[in-house]
Amino acid sequence: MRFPKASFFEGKKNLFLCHAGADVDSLASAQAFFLSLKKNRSSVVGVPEHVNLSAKAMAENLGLGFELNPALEEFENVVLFDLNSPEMLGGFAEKLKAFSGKIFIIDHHAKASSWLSKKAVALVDVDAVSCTQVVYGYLEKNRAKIPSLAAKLLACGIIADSARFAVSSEKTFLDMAKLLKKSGVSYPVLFSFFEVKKDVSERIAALKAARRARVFRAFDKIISVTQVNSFEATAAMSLVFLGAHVGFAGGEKEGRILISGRALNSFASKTGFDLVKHVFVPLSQKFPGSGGGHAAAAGFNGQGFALSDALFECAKLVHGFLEKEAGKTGQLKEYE
Ligand SMILES: [Mn+2]
Repeated sequence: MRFPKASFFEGKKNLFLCHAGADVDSLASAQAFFLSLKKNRSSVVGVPEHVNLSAKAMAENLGLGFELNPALEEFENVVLFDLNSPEMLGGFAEKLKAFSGKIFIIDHHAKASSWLSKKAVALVDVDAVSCTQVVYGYLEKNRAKIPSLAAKLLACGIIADSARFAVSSEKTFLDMAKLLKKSGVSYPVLFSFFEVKKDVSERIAALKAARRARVFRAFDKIISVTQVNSFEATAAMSLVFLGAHVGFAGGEKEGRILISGRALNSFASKTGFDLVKHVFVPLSQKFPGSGGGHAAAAGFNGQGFALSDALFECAKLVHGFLEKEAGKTGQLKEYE
């Protein structure tokens, strides 16, 4: 079956479903599709588990409604936005597997093979920077009337997933120019829609983290570690913003220790450095606890050790990685 025309969805009971922990692109795609149908009163936008902070800000600023963990029984069709592998649905995947209606996918990720790809009819464009770009192309082709709120959302998805055009093609700019006009607002206003406002205590935590930071140099890379009482992730990220290639912020609450690590994306992708593999897994062999996450953003949870020792060990493990990478030994120099 080919992906149906937009008229197919008119007046039907459709669930427009995001991925679990929906981000701006996923939520914007589902909402824009919903808003661009003429007869959408029987349709619902759904999110498994939760939405992330940026998507939450966007939903609040633009007054978007969605249903968390919707029941599937009442729907004829489920259309998935911004995902094509069942893992991205979290615990919702099992529910969808049992769904007897039709499943459709609109996405920009490379196709993964699974029961979902066998069951669903997909519209995938891997050259699109965002799922909203795929949705926009589809709506245009189907001559749908795109309301200005939908245009705002489609533009937000492009801005978010292209990292403000760091990853983009000529087509991205062309689509953006058209959407900007349709949206009726200016470019800075668009990204204010999904800006996460930091509260005062988070700002103070980040600044205190900088004041308490220890600064190390290994070869031409900077590693920084710090201790905070809360907002570990924000603190680690702010060390990287300030100039560290890798930053760690640790905090202790009721005996539980959390260490958050962040690496400069370009450093991680260029060298193959991975916070989980090169720091938190070896750290767990010395300090009781375990770590997980991504190459450039990860965390470690543990207890029963001195936080300052573990933070210093994190710096040493990055140093060890850099020595291996350089193929020679070098100093780990601390700047007082
Ligand atoms: Mn996306």
